[in-house]
Amino acid sequence: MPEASDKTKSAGKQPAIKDFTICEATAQMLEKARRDGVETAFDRAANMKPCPIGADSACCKNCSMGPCRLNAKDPYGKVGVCGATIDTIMARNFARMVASGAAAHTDHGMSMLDLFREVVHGKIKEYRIKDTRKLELVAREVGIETEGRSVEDIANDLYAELELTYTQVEGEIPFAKRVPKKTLETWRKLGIVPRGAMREIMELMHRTHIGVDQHYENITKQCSRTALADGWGGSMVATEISDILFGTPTPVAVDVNMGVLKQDQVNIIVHGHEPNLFESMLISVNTPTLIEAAKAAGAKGLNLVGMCCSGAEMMSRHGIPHAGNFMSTEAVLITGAVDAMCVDVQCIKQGLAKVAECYQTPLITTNPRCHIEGAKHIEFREHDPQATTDEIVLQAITRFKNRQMPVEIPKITNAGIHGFSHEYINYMLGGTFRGSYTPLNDNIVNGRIRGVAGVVGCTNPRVKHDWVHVELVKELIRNDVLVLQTGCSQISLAKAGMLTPEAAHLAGPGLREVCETVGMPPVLGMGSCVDNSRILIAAAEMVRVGGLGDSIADLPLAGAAPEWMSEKAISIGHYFVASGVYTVFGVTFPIVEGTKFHKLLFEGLESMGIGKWGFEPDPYEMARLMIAHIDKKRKALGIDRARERVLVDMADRREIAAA
Ligand code: NFS
Repeated sequence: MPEASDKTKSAGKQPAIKDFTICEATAQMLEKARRDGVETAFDRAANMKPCPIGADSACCKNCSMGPCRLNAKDPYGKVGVCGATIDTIMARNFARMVASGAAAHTDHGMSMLDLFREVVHGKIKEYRIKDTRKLELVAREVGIETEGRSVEDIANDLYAELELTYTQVEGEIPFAKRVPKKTLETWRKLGIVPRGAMREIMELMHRTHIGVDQHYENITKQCSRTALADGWGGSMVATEISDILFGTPTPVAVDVNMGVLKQDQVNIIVHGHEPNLFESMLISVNTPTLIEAAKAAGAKGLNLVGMCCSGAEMMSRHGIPHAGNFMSTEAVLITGAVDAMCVDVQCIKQGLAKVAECYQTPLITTNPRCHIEGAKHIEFREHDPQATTDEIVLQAITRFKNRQMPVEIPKITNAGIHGFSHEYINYMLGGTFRGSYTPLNDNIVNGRIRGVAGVVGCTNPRVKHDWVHVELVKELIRNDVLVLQTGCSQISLAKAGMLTPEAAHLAGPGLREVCETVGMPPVLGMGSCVDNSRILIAAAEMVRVGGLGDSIADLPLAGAAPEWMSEKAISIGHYFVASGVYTVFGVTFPIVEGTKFHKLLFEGLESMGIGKWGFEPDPYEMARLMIAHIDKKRKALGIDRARERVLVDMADRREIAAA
């Protein structure tokens, strides 16, 4: 076993593991890591102080006259060598985070679209269009005629139309047609309706070059346009095409946490973001010859497990067990039970390579965009997907056969219900024939449900892992706020047992009543981070159904990413803000308070008719801010004093539907 790093050794008194995480399984593995002398991101975070100037985004390294460091305590006391002010510097840094995050989601969406094209053209035979109903629905929404036409023709047209999401030089992206009319009008007035994502990201990068856009308001405008090209563009295409190809999720019971690993089976983890690798792996682990090979090696079978976002997608679509979120990816290797971890793109810590080496687990990169020094690369080729995944399974079997070190799997699993697509919420509330968001809106109007919150995003070792997510969500549901979730946040709450109908007893009386009537959890898991687009579609649907205003900005709705860390999270946050949602981030915020740019993001944007940013690391205070915003919107809608009033009872609706 390699030596512990110098940093760990020289750290002296180590911080208590109970301060790192509330996830019992992760904590057990961190204890084991200490015994084994293995370092993780938790240790590195504890030992590495963040650069204070960078944390405030008060430095610029966009040219070689710098890097220029400004003083956050006296933000207007100094400018960069070129004369750039603190507002220009922070806005440019922020813009580059949006550009990078949006690029990640849109590139992922484009990979899905590439796959779709090849499937439609018959060049890839391993996958096929699974959800033709959704294909027709999406096609109609972007203006494609479906009546009497073949699936192939519709799919061809849909491909051509959705390609515009990326390539269109002029004009509005296709899914702008889904945006509520008044929201879209506001965007048009502000000049932020996106063209193709490639154009928006390119222009944003251009504008942040030295000596181009040097007005924070104008930079922010392009930030909004680019972020919207992600939310209503690249991310939405990723979600919709994945549903069409692999199936639209419906609720499914799934086990989450490290106890899903099996001592006597070949454990294969897929960690990353694009579902195609995982879908192919699902075929491979069900291939009789490979199952036989596993048995011949002494295993009871092949155990496929997900992590992070592709894990969240596969959990929602196929009920594949999930081992944990971003801050558990090193910890899971410490079990010694992982026989292969294969990864594609995004949120793959480079530190995994070292930990995998310590436990003799093959770490396998598969995507040409993501190689890691020290990891093995087996390229995933879409035209022959199983060649890669079969090969990975064989390597995992070999590792199982040669397992040399003791395996220690935390015996913890948490059952929960996942897979609440916006389509399913529609059905759940209204039934097959009366599928509608009307009951949701009715219950918001009558006050049983106070409002809706999207709680999403990463986990981050700068705060106690999972704790901020869990406390925030508990506080929200206690106050009758229905919570929608995606990504790593959803896994935090699943591990806390909150994605079960039984968790309704922790909700306030109004929300509890609705949950108990419908039989749903107070916390609805909608999938991966690109599936935040489902929250946008649900919000648009709430506006369309009526009774809660004319634009997304009118809804009693708030968003949060309490433990965010990635640039993707910033892009998501900004597309929610630009769509009209008050969005609060925890941990830290890369902007100096009291500056003009800060004022614009935290106040000014709202006065333009869209949403605004908020920042608050404390979960209880964060909940208070979100609830205050929801109440403000209720007041503006004139429903703040709404009394209990039974319209059509939820049970009645379900009976009508079932009849
Ligand atoms: Ni989202 Fe998914 Fe997790 Fe954060 Fe990373 S896995 S795309 S970025 S860490 S939620």
